[in-house]
Amino acid sequence: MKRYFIKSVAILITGIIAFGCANRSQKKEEVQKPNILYIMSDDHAYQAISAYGYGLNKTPNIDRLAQEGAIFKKAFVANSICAPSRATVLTGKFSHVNGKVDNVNPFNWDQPNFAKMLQKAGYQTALFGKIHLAGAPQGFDYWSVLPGQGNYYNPDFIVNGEKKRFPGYVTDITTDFVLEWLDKTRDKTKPFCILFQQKAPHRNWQPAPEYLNLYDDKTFDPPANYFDDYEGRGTAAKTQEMRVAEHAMWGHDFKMFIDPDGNETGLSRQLKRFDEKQLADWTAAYKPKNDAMKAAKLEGKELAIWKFNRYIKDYLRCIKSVDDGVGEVLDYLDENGLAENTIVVYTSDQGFYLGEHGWFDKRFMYEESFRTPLLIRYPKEIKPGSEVDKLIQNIDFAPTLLDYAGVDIPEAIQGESFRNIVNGKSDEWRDALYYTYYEYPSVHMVKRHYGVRTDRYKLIHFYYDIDEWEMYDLEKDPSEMKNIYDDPAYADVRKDMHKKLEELREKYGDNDELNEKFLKSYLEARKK
Ligand code: SGN
Ligand code: CA
Repeated sequence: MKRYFIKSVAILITGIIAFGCANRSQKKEEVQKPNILYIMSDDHAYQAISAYGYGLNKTPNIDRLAQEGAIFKKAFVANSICAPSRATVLTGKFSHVNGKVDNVNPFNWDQPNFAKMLQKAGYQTALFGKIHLAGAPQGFDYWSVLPGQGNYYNPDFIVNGEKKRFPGYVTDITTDFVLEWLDKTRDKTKPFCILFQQKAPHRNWQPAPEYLNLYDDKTFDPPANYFDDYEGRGTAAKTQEMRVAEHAMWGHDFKMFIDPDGNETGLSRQLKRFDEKQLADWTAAYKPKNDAMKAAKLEGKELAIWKFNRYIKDYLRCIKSVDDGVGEVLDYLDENGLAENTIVVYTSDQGFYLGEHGWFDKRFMYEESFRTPLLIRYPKEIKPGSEVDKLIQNIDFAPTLLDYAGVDIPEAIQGESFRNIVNGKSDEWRDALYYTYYEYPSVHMVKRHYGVRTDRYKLIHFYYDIDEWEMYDLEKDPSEMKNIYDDPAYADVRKDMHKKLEELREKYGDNDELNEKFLKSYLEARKK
């Protein structure tokens, strides 16, 4: 509360000052390159943004970007996992080209990235929050990042190379860093590019103190395929370890100090970073709910539905803080005359399963994790309420931002600028997307695969310890419940899809030898 009060007073004062200078600063902005505010959360499923229409939660601030700009209905990632996604966004290249194919193989910061290019073009650049790429970030005049995954409560940040602990809740702290930098640190004579990258709502979904009881009065129905038995799919869907009802843990994920069988879960150890007040609020919120659950002695489907509810509520609670932060930063832009000339992007490093197929986590080329939310506002060019249905991929982010900034897009970048798609000047676009995933064997046990997706079909090859093909008709089977690879009715489609896959592998320079190489270095790195 105090935080909000101080901020409101500060905003009021800056508002009054800004009002006085409005005429002068507006003139200057006319000639300036656009500012860029790139907001990316970690594991934020499009199903959990109200503008996408799934009715799970309300994200009024993120939704503003859809109302005042464009929402992308078919935005995808190149490799559905954290660090590789970030490397792809920075470089505009597929994982096998930028080298960061999984969370384990190293990322080489010395390679070109769009922040470095913007810096050269006169931008002031800053990076806040989760980056998950080891080593000092390059391309940023200012950075304050979480080491690795970071902590939700009282997190450490590495600020321009120096590690410090910050009391409070990570999402609020990251938002405050952005506001403070905008207000106090940035050079107001230069255009800025901020990467505002929230850790939330990454596992293990620890909500802010003020939201620990949000949604207590609600019961969520799980998705229709929550009790999926994986019949009609291949081995990979059957052997994953990411089922809410079986693989999520009593302490770590479901916030029980003692599990329903009376065993200590180890949660207390995890909450060691909490201060007394935080721990008291946490215990007061979860203990009565946990006691009630234990008293009900749930079993079977009822228990699985309880687990889904605990999972989804904590996940959505984390998103509430993310949305609040987006609101605060959008307000700042409004109050300081920056909204017109700032491109605001909201996205995630990939999608996430909210119980579809019974799952949490990501990794698969199936829709919920392959797709990612994408919303962009840029009043100068994008009509309010625009919808984009083209197959966009996160290899396109770097070239698009460079295009907006008036910087030449290097040949080596594999993505395309979609600036003229979103402003309606062009309709020409790719008809297929390429995808790769490498991190196996690993947590959640999603097998190595690659594939191609067109508007209607998807072909996937799972390899390494299996050799299986899957194909889906997304028009008839949007939830991907039935593999039609061997269905004779689809023989021609299958041939076409194989051809497209070969063409894309050729175009993007990918092949089985590279897969072998990355497998070897992965297994080597894991031994260390
Ligand atoms: C941690 C999580 C996993 C998650 C990976 C990768 N477990 O290991 O559930 O898949 O990160 O996530 S946790 O219990 O430690 O949270 S990623 O976003 O960094 O790729
Ligand atoms: Ca992630």
